[in-house]
Amino acid sequence: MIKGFIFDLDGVITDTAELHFQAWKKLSDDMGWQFDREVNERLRGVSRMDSINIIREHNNAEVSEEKLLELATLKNDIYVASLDQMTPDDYLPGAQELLTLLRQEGFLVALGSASKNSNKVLKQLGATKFFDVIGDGNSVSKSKPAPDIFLFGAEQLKLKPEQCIVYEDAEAGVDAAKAGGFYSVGIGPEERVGHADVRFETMKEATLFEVKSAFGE
Ligand code: B16
Ligand code: MG
Repeated sequence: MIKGFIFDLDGVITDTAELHFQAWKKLSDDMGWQFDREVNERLRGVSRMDSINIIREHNNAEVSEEKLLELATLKNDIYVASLDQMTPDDYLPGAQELLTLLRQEGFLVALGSASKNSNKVLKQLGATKFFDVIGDGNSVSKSKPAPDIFLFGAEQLKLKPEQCIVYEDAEAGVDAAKAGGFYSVGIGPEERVGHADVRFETMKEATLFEVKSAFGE
């Protein structure tokens, strides 16, 4: 019996990917590094430090750990400043409706995001009220594809993984949900999230009705 839902943030509730892209692009331009949308795709759902390492490796750049941390902080400052533009109009289509319905129907709801800026994003959207538990990049040390962030959410909700559905848009996120024994809903193309238990192209199609039917509820 499904009692809870755990949502990834970027790519599921809202699309912060564009703002992350702009911030990484600014940092890369300043460093004289190559960075484009193809490389940005590889950062989906990946933690900040893993992201900067992907960009560094792509550029064959030698950078000390200390400098790398400094650059990641610079990027984060740019990104956080850009979040001020975000408003309640910036939900991905269908996300706000689904969260509202889950509240009305009495489901327990957690966030399971890699982002250390989740609280600010939820605040900008006016979405904090939809969540019983906020699991973010500060909640666990092992990032996706490790299941830790979703296990944290389920534990806080006092539910077992098999009582929860995880919504994810990243390959590593679906891997994490499966590794933890959760039901998984993939949002996006077959080549990225085709390994989820059920997949929808966008959040608009991933309604409570469709998802409950898919899991025989
Ligand atoms: P921050 P998600 C992820 O969010 C983003 O998809 C990824 O691009 C970003 O690097 C990561 O959060 C960390 O974000 O720098 O704000 O801590 O999809 O897990 O909600
Ligand atoms: Mg995501």
